[in-house]
Amino acid sequence: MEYCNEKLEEFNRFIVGKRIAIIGMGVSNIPLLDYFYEKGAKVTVFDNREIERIDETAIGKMEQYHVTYFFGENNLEHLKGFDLIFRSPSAMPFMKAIEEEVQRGAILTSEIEMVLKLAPSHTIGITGTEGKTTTTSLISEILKKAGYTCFLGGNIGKPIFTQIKEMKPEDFVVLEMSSFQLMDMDVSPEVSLVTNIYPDHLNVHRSYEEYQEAKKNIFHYQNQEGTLVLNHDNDITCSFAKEAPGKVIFFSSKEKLQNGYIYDEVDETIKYCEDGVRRHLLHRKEVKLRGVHNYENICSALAVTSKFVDIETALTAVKEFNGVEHRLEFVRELQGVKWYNDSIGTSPASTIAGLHAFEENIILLAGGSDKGLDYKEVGEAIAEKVGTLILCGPTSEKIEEATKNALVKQGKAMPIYHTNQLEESVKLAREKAKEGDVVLLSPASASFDAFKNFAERGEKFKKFVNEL
Ligand code: UMA
Repeated sequence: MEYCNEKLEEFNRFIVGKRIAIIGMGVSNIPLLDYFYEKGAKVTVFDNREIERIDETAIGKMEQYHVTYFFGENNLEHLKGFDLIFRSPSAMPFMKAIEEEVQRGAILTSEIEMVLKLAPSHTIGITGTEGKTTTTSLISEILKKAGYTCFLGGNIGKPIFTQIKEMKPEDFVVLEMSSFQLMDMDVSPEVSLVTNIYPDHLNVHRSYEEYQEAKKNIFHYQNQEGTLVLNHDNDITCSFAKEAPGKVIFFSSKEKLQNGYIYDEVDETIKYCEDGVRRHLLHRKEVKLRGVHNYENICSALAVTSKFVDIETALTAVKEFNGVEHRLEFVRELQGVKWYNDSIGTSPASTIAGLHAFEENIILLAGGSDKGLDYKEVGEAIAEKVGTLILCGPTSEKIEEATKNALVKQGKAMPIYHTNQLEESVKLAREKAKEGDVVLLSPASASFDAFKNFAERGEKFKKFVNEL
């Protein structure tokens, strides 16, 4: 018999003729326009940007569906008399107009909250300051390897509300969740992970405490059946354990836990610990991801999926995982040389992090359009970690100068080359690389000098590398 999602059916009946406010016409909310039009709800759109800056497709739909809209600075003056409000992640629930409308009787929710409330499937939520996207993607790959159908969504950039109708009880919903999305939620996923917490987004949150409290909603509404995976090395996430309603699983790269998943830096392996007995799972050389932060991500993904996937299948998925596209993404190995795409390295800070992920001799491809940033520190990291530097694009001179200054300080020398195009850089890297080397594209610069965005630059790089 066809599966019927009763909760979704009930919601669909509830919204017929209801007055729905959509605050923010961005990635999360654009798909709601079709959905609510089809279901016969009366939609009003609000956005603090002027109409010229709103997505053209969204404007087209609003006109086609005769949606009322209010744009610009004072848009929320018209937020009155609604049954249901869908807010965008960055539209803060504590804004006066929203608070007043909720007090009057409107229900405040969001695309991602309704996914958690209406999906009939297993739900997994991932939050934290760093490592969310990689871990979310890895968890989804592990589940897929075990044969499950997986709906990947949330802060990773994929709204999935309109896919709820395809979800079945045996499927999985895997959501990357930001503090903005979590802050007023009153529902938690079945299995939750907090990777770590450091100060972030303090320009939007009213305090660091508010940011931490928001993150806690990822487990606050779990019941005893829920599972919470926490980073034991981070004081804040570690302290969440005492508030968890269900089971807690820790991971660590610093301590040999009695129970949980650890990365042991001594023998460079990932291990599972049960009552002090440690079982070797993986050596770091068996995985394509690099850097201790990524071994922590693997530990947490194994912990999250342990309830549903046997360990051998999970380890196979981990070994095959190439990372998130354009983020220290493994491209291929050619005659003993490993090629990595870190096109997302659009700033000196991200390139520094990328360089620290490798111990091999690095041939670095860098340079791109100039965002007016300071290259001193990346110059120092290049001088320390890189064997050969190949530069291309407007920031080449600045990177070269910073690197040369650092080389003088460190008493070292390094060959530095300049090319006119990425393809030329790739060919030159092939010539210079020796067995055991790593060739890394991590430009420390934006891509707009020669590409539409960092994704296009990464695609082109992979194409040139695969053509070698
Ligand atoms: N808007 C208002 N009023 C407000 C705030 C915003 O009208 O008070 C409008 C904006 O002008 C914009 C629209 O709302 O036109 C959408 O804004 P939005 O960015 O809040 O929402 P989305 O476009 O749906 O994108 C959001 C996330 N954005 C933010 O959290 C800022 C995306 O994460 C996410 O991928 C997407 O939902 C799908 O879930 C981005 C991000 O930077 C990539 N996230 C932060 C991070 O990862 O650090 C949290």
